[in-house]
Amino acid sequence: MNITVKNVKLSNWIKEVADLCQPDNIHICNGSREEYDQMIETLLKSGIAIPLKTRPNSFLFRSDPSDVARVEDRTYISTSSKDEAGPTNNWIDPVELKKIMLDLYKGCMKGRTMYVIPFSMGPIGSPIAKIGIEISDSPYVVVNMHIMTRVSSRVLELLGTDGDFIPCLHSIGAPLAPGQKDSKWPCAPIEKKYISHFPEENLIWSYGSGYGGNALLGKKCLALRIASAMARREGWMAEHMLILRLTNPAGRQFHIAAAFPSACGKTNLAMMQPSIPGWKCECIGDDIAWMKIGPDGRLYAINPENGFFGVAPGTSYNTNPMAMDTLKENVIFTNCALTDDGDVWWEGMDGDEPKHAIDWKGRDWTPESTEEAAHANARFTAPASQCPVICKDWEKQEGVPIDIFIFGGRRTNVVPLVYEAYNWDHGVFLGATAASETTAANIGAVGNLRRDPFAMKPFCGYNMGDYFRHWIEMGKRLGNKAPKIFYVNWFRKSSEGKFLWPGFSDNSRVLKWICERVDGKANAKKTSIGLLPDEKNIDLNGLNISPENMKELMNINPDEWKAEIPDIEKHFATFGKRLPEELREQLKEFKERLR
Ligand code: SAT
Ligand code: MN
Repeated sequence: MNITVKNVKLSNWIKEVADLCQPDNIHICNGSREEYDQMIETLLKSGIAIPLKTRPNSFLFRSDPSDVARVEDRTYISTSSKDEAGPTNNWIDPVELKKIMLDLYKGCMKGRTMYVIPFSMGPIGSPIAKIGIEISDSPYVVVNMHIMTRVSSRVLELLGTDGDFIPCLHSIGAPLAPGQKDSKWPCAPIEKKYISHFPEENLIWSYGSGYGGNALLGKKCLALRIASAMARREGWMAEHMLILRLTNPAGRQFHIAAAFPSACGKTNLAMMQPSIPGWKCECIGDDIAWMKIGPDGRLYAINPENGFFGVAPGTSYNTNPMAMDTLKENVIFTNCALTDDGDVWWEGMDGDEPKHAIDWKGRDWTPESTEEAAHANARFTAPASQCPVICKDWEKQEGVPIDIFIFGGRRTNVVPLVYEAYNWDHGVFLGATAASETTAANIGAVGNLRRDPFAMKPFCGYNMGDYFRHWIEMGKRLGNKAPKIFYVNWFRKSSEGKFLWPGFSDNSRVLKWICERVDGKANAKKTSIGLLPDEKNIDLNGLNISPENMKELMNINPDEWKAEIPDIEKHFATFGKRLPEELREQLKEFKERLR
């Protein structure tokens, strides 16, 4: 070991894991630039990292074709009773799961180095930050954690001899026999992958995958699944939400937190540059919000992350110029295509398609190829500080006061562009019944409609019925200081299958109406589903959109909404007694309004 570890719990744990996993070496990370450069150097030498000619200090990685996204089917919330994990989570009894995984972990790091990664979610030393230690045998994980979290030896100093941390154990599950040649992206087959959480003891065990949310354990595993369970116990919120600051022409600031499922445009909205004059948007976070009630009784949010792990395909100067400018240097790309002049490329990027490229599987690619050059879930890992519109207050310890919550998803039909909840409980009903078409962010079929309450279905670390109850309770505590709740759908299509709304920077038009509602300056009409703007309430100045399209975008077809009811009832029935009475009541009122 290169550093002596003073923290007793940590040194015991390192020893225990080393005895179990039997690595050849142990490396305690300090988070320094030199450490990052050294790791990259090793990855370059072995041909795993590919340097990019056009972007300084930036590298491309190609994963194994089987290891390209989160694996929800192999993700477990292991509580002492199945009921605590609830109907939306996979569950295995903790004793049994630990037995299975201990068997897998036995000798799993042979031939490899075991990295001990001390990290902070949230600014180091902040009272709202949480300390995690990830042990991993993947150098790719180390360099990504350097960007996505705050990795530092200061974290170890802060821990002292008896400070507490969240242990996050990760192995790619691919030991090397003596003399065995390593593959470029070692990982275990799907049936041996386990992404396990033990929320009753704040513990994470991940095995078999090297990709994104399966392996960078500070993100979905700690900052959402474990943190959501802690948040319920302690009376705060850990949500799958972007955070942005919108400033109107009069200089009034609005802070918005918005929940959309993975790969539904959170990063694009978080960095959006308004197309309407005089409005300004700044990014605070693009994926996760931790929120606590402040001394003034309002809800304050911080972004616990340090970087963006964003979807590359579709990102361009047209759709998200601020992301493009964030990606100029110091970036890790995963599963993008490589152009002949040594740059990355993906479907939807600006300019012409390359005439030739190497696809994400490492094969020749031309525009005639039948497969995509970049994987649909290809990602960039980039420091948040590089974003040109990162808010100057993004690391403020006390966070920013949230005025507005937005829920949404991908819905080709049924759901209008925007509507407002009648009140907090109705807003919780909208969050609890949110549905979205599935994306490539999870291994599995794409485009199927599923209920994804609060965009937390894959990320809630306890019974979702209790999570709904927690939302209801937070509303009671916040009273008239609670954020106003809205629902949006950027993805509605015409009968010809074309998107009706331009989206991206024009989403500012919708946000403007939302802010004006909060300020009591815009009208809304009562409908069966909630409060809707009149078409003329949305600022369409300078936008070329036909009145027919606007009509279709805002249309509410009662028959289509009635057709949703059986599915909502089925969804609610899965929570049994844990479904809050308030939501039962909301459903009843909704049905009455639809009659
Ligand atoms: O792979 S991640 O879980 O980090 C990305 C996502 O699904 O949002
Ligand atoms: Mn996400």
